[in-house]
Amino acid sequence: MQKIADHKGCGSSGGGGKSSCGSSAGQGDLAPEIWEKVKNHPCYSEEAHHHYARMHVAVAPACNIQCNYCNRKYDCANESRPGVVSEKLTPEQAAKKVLAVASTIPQMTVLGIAGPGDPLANPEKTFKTFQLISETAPDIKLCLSTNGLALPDHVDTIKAFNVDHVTITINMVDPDIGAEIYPWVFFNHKRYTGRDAAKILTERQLQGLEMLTERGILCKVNSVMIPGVNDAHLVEVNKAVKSRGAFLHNIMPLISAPEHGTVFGLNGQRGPTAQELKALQDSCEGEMNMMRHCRQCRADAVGLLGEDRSAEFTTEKIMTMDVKYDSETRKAYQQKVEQERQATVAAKNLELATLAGERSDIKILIAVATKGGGRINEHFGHAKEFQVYEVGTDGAKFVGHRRVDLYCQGGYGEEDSIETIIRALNDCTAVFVAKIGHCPKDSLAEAGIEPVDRYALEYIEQSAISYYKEYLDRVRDGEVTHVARGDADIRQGAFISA
Ligand code: CLF
Ligand code: SF4
Repeated sequence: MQKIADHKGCGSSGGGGKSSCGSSAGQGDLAPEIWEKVKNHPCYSEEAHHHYARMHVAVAPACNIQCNYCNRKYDCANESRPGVVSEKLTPEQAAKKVLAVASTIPQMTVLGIAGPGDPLANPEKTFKTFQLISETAPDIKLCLSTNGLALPDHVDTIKAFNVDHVTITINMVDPDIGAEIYPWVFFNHKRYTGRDAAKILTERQLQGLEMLTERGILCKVNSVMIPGVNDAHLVEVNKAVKSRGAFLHNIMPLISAPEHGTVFGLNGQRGPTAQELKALQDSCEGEMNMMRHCRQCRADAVGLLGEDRSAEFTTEKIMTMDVKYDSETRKAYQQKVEQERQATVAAKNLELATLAGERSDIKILIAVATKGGGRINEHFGHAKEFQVYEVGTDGAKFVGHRRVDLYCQGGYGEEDSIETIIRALNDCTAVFVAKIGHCPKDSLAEAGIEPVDRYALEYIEQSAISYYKEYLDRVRDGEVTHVARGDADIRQGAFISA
């Protein structure tokens, strides 16, 4: 049976202005107190997302607005991907689940509430959950994602519960554009439609953002890029949220297909291509930090961004688990993770130093198969996504990811899947893998994408810089001709599961 999933995750921040985070590494110019908040948060630090995990608990089913990219029949997706929330939880079940996950995945540092409706349209359940978790697992950061309509009413409670990461989904600051995205909002016991609805929503979102940042709460803004509706306008949104103290802006692609049953899916509204999304993110990056590693996760996601371990933690399984929450064990494990993270950074910096003095306008994209840890450690045939890095003489930067169909299904290559994988990686010059078979290797090479397995198990960024140096040499020697690659697909069918 096909199911449509529901949504979302995600975040906000307030505070600090320009800093490293969405896409860069290390403390950089961040104030120490901001760095403390972001360094182990997988959504607020790109570098952290290779090492630290988050989880969501689906305690908030109701919503107070309607978005044209959300289908309530299946529960919805504030900002995100329709996924399947397999079960909704009570706050007590949620608290037990958090302890179970924290005991099993000691690098799980963040608990987010992001749906499946809007957390602040379900304030009792949301805050009760936060209360229970802060009592039993005080080392876990609390995170919240909201559409912002009810936000001004809850800012003081958010502060009182020590929730220091809040995401607001802001898709417009112009009510005329908002009317094309939101058919209605329910506010002060009344349903508003059209421009009136969007006007109320944008005013409440921006007011809420200002109130959060005034209180030192780190805010992230998520925006869904809807070509022809708000794509050009998102530059204005970027300026508006930056001027109100948002810490990070996450522009995500609309995922829209008729089988999702959403208004946009049914009326044929397309999502952006990979290069359209990147161009918009690049154009906003001069204004503020951009998040590019968002996985548009489900409201019950568990694990590293990009992996889904939620099936290991169903309520039925949790009830039989022997949960031993031990903060000392978690701390010791996280210290090891931190050492590995520092080794990754040191290796990158060492390699980067060898590029000193090198000047070239050539930039290339490299796709990487990884299971996490900042290493090239996934087989091509087992990769459900590829991370994409842009490399130039200034170094390697994470610029996105591409979800793909598994090439290997039961150990056999699928001819169809290679075509979709090539379309997803079409703008990349090379793909780094731990291992790859002859058939896909040949297909990639024919498509002009070089399959590279010689960096198996090595660090990603260090290897990307090393490859880039060799690439420049090959171009100079006339061994290869550098050509601009084309565009690539962002997978639209990723939210359907069997
Ligand atoms: Fe969840 Fe969101 Fe917190 Fe992260 S998700 S509530 S900030 S802990 Fe992260 Fe998921 Fe993207 Fe959200 S990858 S959808 S940005
Ligand atoms: Fe769906 Fe509500 Fe989220 Fe919009 S805010 S995507 S309608 S759950």
